[in-house]
Amino acid sequence: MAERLKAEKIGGELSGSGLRFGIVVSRFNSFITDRLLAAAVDALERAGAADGDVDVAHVPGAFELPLAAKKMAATGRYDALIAIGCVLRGATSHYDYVCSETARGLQLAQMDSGLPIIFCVLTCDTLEQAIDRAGLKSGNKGFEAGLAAIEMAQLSRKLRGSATGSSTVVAHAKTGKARRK
Ligand code: INI
Repeated sequence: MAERLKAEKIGGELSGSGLRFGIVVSRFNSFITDRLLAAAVDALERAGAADGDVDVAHVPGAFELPLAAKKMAATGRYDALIAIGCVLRGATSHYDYVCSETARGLQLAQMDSGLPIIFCVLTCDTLEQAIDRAGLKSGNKGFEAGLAAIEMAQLSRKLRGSATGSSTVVAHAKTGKARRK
């Protein structure tokens, strides 16, 4: 009988210590996005992200998230980004354009930059659905996004190191702590 193959499991730990995060958040429907933002920051803090290692940029609406995320990624300062928005269906087809271009733009920015960009954009038919996902019945998608950002940042570091075998250790500008680049 053939021996069973032992696959190596590569995963991202849920530790935010030593990592830098950028958040870009939309002001449109800020009643919802403020709550998503607070929960995302809470998740990062609880997982050990340090004060000063989380930057928050604000944009007018979800449609502006991709460009801001792309520019944040280009700074090279972050291990992962979180894009936060809330699009609510209205009477016209505007909703469909905003949703699809926001999702497409964020995925493009993520694939072009190679930096994880977590999609925390609620796309809801009603305000009630959004409220449920921003701290009520369905939890808080901002908190989930914070955890996803940490996991993807950790996984990316591991894959970067293992794929190229050429990761270098650099000192963090503020803390002097060693980190892999
Ligand atoms: N932006 C949102 O983030 N959510 C919405 O629900 C929304 N609606 O419904 O119009 C919205 N529109 C604005 C859009 O994102 C841009 O900011 C605007 O078109 C300027 O480019």
